[in-house]
Amino acid sequence: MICVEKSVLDSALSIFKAAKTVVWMTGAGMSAESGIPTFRDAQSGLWARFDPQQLASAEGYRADPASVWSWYQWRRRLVVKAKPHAGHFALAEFQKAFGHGLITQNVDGLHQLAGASEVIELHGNIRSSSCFAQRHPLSVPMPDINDVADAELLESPPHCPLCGSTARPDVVWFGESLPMDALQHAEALSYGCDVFVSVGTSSQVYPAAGFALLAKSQGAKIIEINPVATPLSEQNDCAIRGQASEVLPLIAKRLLLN
Ligand code: BJW
Repeated sequence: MICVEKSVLDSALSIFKAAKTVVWMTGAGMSAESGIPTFRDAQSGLWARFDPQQLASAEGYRADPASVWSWYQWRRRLVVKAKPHAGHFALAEFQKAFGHGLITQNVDGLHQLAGASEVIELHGNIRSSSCFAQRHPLSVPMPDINDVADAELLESPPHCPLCGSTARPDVVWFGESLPMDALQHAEALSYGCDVFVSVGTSSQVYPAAGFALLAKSQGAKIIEINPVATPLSEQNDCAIRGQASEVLPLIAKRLLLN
């Protein structure tokens, strides 16, 4: 349970009400309360001794494809069980009611499950796979919903029927380029918005972390929703220190009813 100070919420609401174009960007903290650990916390069991930055890289995959694949399979088991929370539904409502833009760094598809459309996925989606060597699309079904999310399970990646290379998730790893259409769309939205809202991201990974700065450089106001401060915080016009599942419905209650 959080207690957002009334003055902080009022300040955010007056920023929203004065804005024509609002863009939201979410990170792993958005999905934490749906049962998906944040990127830097996705380290249970066997994975506690691995560095997530190494696992999420082509270099890490080349060194140990089975471990990387198994880490993603464990996370895919969590994703298949996860349901959107009240914060995801609030964002989908803002989109429908006011045409707000929605950019996400998350790869779990929870915004879409909550009814959001036109979600800009900067870092791909964990539900689909392709082969490592040629990026041939591969059909690797998501784990069964009844599978236990066993963080100790080691599995070998399946092979590509076309080239024999092994499977990887269709996500963007460190050192890889973001999908050009998503990148350009996110840049355009950030450049042209009046308000940029950053939710549940540590604001450490670029180019995503640069979008708030781009928006700020063009005169946009920055609102941050995160229980803790981040490198973005010194740019904030308003910081709401709380959890996404509680803060977003509070904002929705005030914005959608007025
Ligand atoms: C809550 C909460 C609750 C908790 N409610 N909040 C410029 C400067 C320096 C470096 C670079 C630069 N430009 C590019 C780079 C290199 C690199 C980079 O940024 N490195 C940094 C580590 C410095 N970037 C790249 O390599 C990118 N590619 C690129 O730039 O290509 C061009 C290029 C190529 C080669 C050389 C140079 C340039 C690609 C980045 C891809 C990121 N991919 C990942 C993995 C995706 C797949 C997967 O999930 O496994 O994306 S990494 C990981 O980080 C994941 C996330 O989307 C991303 C961001 O993490 P996020 O969402 O912020 O999560 P956390 O865990 O860090 O934070 C959670 C937050 O939530 C916390 O703040 C909590 O407090 C909060 N929270 N509960 C609200 N209930």
